[in-house]
This record gives sequence, structure tokens and C-alpha cells, in this order.
Amino acid sequence: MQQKKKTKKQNAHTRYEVKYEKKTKNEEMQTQNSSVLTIKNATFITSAAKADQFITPDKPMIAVCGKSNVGKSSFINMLANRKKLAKTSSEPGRTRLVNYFDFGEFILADLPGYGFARVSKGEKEKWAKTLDSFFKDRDKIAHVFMLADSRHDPTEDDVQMIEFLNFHILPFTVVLTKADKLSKMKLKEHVRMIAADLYLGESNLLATSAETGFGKDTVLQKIKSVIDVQNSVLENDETPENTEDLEDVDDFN
Ligand SMILES: Nc1nc2c(ncn2[C@@H]2O[C@H](COP(=O)(O)OP(=O)(O)OP(=O)(O)O)[C@@H](O)[C@H]2O)c(=O)[nH]1
Ligand SMILES: [Mg+2]
Repeated sequence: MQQKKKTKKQNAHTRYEVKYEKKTKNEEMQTQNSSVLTIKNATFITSAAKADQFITPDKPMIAVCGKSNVGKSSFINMLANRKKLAKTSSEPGRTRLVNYFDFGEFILADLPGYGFARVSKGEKEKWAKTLDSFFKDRDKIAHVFMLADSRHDPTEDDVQMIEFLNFHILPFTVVLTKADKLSKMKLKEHVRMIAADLYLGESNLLATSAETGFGKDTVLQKIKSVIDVQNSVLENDETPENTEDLEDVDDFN
């Protein structure tokens, strides 16, 4: 049986290598502005105001969080190639619900923004509770995009959010928004500074602009790798070999 197991694992490994090779080719293609993941028809699924309304998706779910007005909804619209899939507003604190979107191969959850000063204490506590219970169910979450403004230093809330994600061992990438508002040079400088402030490597930060589409392909590539990993984990969980393992445990007892 050991031998059989090894062969299966080797096969899985080979499959992964093939995928990886494909991705590397696509990385080359990306410089010619083509992306690995094509989003054809993203649709709104539902909104949730509290924990008992959260959905249990049957495909990888990626959560988008960040402070109020940072550009979460605009980021989602950029990925969807749609202008009004997620409601955007220049008035901060508009998204007060968890909004779920079906992107075909994955689900995106647009979370209520944090750190907006002009709301009541009660409302803030309600938002904090919603975010808290959303992230606590971490088995449902394949990845988190934590959005931060590329122009500014991370806020105290941003730092707390990162600490929270680390504490709950949630895999995340920091997406820097509104990169169109900075020169190329300034953007590079800011990426370096924000990474240092958050104690992250620069590769954990992706600069984007919903206005120009800058960085979109890199984000789609990240999503593709998240989906691939998640699906291969699910595949491995479902292989008969795991059932055999359980039987072995029974035999052993
Ligand atoms: N120039 C520029 N403006 C942006 C970009 N992304 C978002 N904005 C603007 O920033 C404002 C807020 O964008 P939203 O996408 O609504 O932000 P949000 O994080 O969803 O906001 P809440 O739901 O209120 O927390 C809007 O006026 C957008 O047009 C960007 O990449 N570049
Ligand atoms: Mg929003």
C-alpha cells in the first residue's frame, strides 16, 4: 500500500509541475498584456448582514477587505470587467453588508470597510462583529486581498487587520489601490515603504489601479494560483487513498 501511495503522490506532484510550467509561460505572455484567468460573466449572488446569512461556497472563496473608501468595490469591478457589479461611492462607508459575487471559478466576498470615523459607536461595533465572525470561519476562505491606499502610510486599523489575519493564519496579499494617482517612481517608493511598515516582503504587495486596469493581470495570476492550490487540496482530500488511511486506522485499533 505504501508503494501505491507513493505513486499517487508522485502523480499529483507531476500534475502540479505541469501546471507550474504552464504558469511560467503565461508569465511571459503577461508582459504582452494577456492574463491567465479570463473572467467572463461575474454575477452578484447575495448580501449578508450577519453571520447566519453567510454562504458556504462550493468553490474557492476570496475575501476583499480594507478600510472604508479604499477602493474594494472598484477593485472587484475591475476584475469583473464591469462598471457597476459592486456599488462604488465617493461617500465612505457605503458597503455595510458582505456582498458575494460569483466569478465562475471562484467566489469573491466584498466586506464592509473598517475605520470610517463618521459612524456611530454601535454601528462600528456591528461591523467589527460581522468581520470577526466572517474571518473566524476560516476554512471557507481560500485567500484574502487586503486593500490599502498606495498613496498613504498604512493606518492603525490596517496594521490591526494584518495582525488579525496572521493570528487566524489566513493567507493574504496586500493590494495597493489608486496607483494611477502616483508617478511610477513614487509608486515604487511607496510599495517599499508600506511593505516595511507592515513587516512584509514586497512580493506580498500588488499595486493596482481600478481606473487604468494597472496590476489586474498580476492579481488574476495570484487568484489562479490560489484556485489551483485549493483545488489540488480538495482533490487530494477526495482520493480513495484517504479512505484507505481511515480503514488502516481502524485495523490498527
Ligand atoms: N483614481 C482612482 N480612484 C479610485 C480607484 N479605486 C477606487 N477609486 C475611487 O475611490 C472611491 C471609493 O471607491 P469604492 O470602490 O467605492 O471603495 P470601497 O472600499 O468599496 O468603499 P466602501 O464600500 O465605502 O468601504 C470612489 O470614488 C472610486 O471612484 C482607483 O484605482 N483610482
Ligand atoms: Mg464598497
